[in-house]
Amino acid sequence: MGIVSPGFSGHRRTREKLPPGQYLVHDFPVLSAGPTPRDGLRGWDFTITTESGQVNAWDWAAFQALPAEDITVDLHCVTKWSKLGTRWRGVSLDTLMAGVTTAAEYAVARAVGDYTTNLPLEDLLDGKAWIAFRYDGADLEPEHGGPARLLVPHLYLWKSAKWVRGIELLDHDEPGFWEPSATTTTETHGARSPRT
Ligand SMILES: Nc1nc2c(c(=O)[nH]1)N[C@H]1C(S)=C(S)[C@@H](COP(=O)(O)O)O[C@H]1N2
Ligand SMILES: [Mo]
Repeated sequence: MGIVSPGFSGHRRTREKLPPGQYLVHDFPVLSAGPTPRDGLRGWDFTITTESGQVNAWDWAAFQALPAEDITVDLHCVTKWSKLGTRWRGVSLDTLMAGVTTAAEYAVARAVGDYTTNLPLEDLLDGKAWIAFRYDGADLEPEHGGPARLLVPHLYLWKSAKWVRGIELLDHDEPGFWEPSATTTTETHGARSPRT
C-alpha cells in the first residue's frame, strides 16, 4: 500500500460522491413551493393508510417512543446542488411499516399544505427512508420540514416531503405535486404548471 496524502484521498472521495453536473453547497438551501407551516407540534400526527383503508396513526408521543436512528447521508436536488454528509435522526419507514399489512406497490407522501409526492413503496423500505425530526444535532427547523419530514436520500430531494403527515399506500401510481404525469421522473421546478 502506497503513501496517500489524506488531503488528496479526501478530495477524491468527495468528487467520486458527486454525480455528474451537480455542484457542492456548504450552506443548506431552502426550497419550498409555499409558505412554511409554523404550527409545530400542535395537532401533529403521522398516519399510514393502506390500500384497503386501514389507518395506522402515531401522535408525537407514540412516534417518539419508536426506535430512532442516527444517519449521515448525501442530499441531491435536481436543481443541481448536492450537500454531502448531512446528519439526521429519524424513525425508519421499516419501523413504521412493521405492523402494517399491505400488498401495495406505490406510496404517496402527504404534507401540510398541498404538497404530495409519489414513489414506489420499495423506495421507502429496506433502510432507504426515514421520518426525520432532528438535523445536525438540533430539532429540525421549520424551513427544512420540522417538526418532521420524509427523508429519502437515494432519490432526488423533492421526494423528501417536508412537514410530512402521512403516507398513503396504493395499488397504482398517482402523480404528486411536481409530477404532472405518473411517468415523470425529472424534477421541473420552473416548468411546473398548476394542477387544479
Ligand atoms: N412540503 C414540501 N416538501 C418539499 C418541498 C416543498 O416545496 N414542500 N420541496 C422539495 C424540494 S424540490 C427539495 S429540493 C427539498 C428541499 O429541502 P430543503 O428546503 O430542506 O433544502 O424539499 C422537498 N420537499
Ligand atoms: Mo428540489
